[in-house]
Amino acid sequence: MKTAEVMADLKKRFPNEPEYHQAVEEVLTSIEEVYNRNPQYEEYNLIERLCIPDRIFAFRVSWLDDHGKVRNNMGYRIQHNNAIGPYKGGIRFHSSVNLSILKFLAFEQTFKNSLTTLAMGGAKGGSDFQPRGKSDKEIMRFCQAFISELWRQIGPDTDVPAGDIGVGAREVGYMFGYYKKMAQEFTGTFTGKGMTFGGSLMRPEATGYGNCYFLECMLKTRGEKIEGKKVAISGAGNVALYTAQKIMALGGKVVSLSDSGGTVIAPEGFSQEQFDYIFELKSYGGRMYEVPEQFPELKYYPGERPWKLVKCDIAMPSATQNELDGSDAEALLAGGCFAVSEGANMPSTPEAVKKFIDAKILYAPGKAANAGGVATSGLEMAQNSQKLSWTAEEVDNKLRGIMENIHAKCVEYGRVSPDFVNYVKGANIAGFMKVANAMMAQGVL
Ligand code: NDP
Ligand code: 2IT
Repeated sequence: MKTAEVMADLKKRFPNEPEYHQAVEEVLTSIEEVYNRNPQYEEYNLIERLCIPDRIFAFRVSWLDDHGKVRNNMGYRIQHNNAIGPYKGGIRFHSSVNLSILKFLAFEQTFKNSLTTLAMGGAKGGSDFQPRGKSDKEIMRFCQAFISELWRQIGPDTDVPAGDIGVGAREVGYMFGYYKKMAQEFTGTFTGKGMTFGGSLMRPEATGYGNCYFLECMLKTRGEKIEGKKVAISGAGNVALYTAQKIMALGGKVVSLSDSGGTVIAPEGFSQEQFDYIFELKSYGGRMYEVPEQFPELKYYPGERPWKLVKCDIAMPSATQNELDGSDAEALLAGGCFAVSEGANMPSTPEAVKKFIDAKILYAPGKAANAGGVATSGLEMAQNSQKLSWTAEEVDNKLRGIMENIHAKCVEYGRVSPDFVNYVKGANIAGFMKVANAMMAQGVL
């Protein structure tokens, strides 16, 4: 079967899963040449086996809210592929969570994890539980109910979850605690843990910092650097805030931050004081609309995304999937944006990606640019296995080395002409080759 036929077949068998189709289509388009050169892949129906998750767990999560009312959510874990290591990937709690979104994330994670060079397969999980507005005790009860179903399916050498949207250190702590109680073991079954019980220094910062290191590598290919550049960032969560922190430390100007309510713009860049305030506000669940109450000079745009609101040299979408569409891409290009490095997973729509690639700007897809988060999770797993903790400097140096290596791989497989690297192609082929070869070596499973 040719890759286009595999795609058509997947759409027929798994209808109503647009995000999953989108993620698979992008990879299959990129790897077509490699696939056609390797007839053994077709003989062993490798592509289909790589696109369909190994297994999916779906379960009801019933929990008690603070008023004694019983609430029901859906919980899921997608174990996508473990050809190169135990299943590994985050857990997302957000009202939008459904099978299509988790299948796209687990699929992407498989290639991303392969790029890190560490031994990690791909997985993702989550729930349509919306943590916003819930009390700390409700969050704890929900996490415990979620793990009471999932604990049998995960383990340090089986499947290692971590955070994602709506899941940070607090939620990981509650889930790890309940896992430890049920499994009666203390192992590194979660990453992103608190520092006193096996967490790694630099894991909170890793996705955002890693994206900045990747961006530095891309800019270097054009003799550019972050210093003095205007950088538009979306989101105001873990990834966005640590990205902004690093951009500012490197002399860049962060001109936007946003949440699902709207965007705050600083056309000449947030001051340190303004950024510190936003960081603090977001750490206790504050909203972006509150920012102008403290800093009236900053303008809030309700319901808007950053891309059409402000001119920038660089865009780093770091909120959620499909948050930057074709018309946003046009506005960015018209405003002189020459680099896009994705902190979120699949934030740009296929139309936007096409515009960036046609314009030959520096465009890094999430599976390469945001791989520093899961890579540092891999480093946390290594420390847990050794029963040792490394210093922040040690972890940061390893993170930087991994991002440089991912960049080099993207260039190796993605150079399409002397003056242009297609990072989408590079990341997809490099990620795919390793997993495909491991699957071939292990037989039909
Ligand atoms: P957080 O929950 O910490 O922050 C998410 C941010 O994005 C919030 O500001 C949130 O706003 C905003 N957001 C979420 N959903 C939407 C939406 N539908 N529309 C508009 N804004 C939205 O999550 P993370 O920072 O961890 O994750 C951000 C992205 O980065 C995701 O795509 C995630 O998959 C990806 N990622 C995360 C990694 C990690 O280590 N955490 C690693 C690699 C990728 P609000 O508060 O209003 O909901
Ligand atoms: O999308 C991602 O790479 C993550 N949410 C991090 C996953 C992890 O296992 O650290």
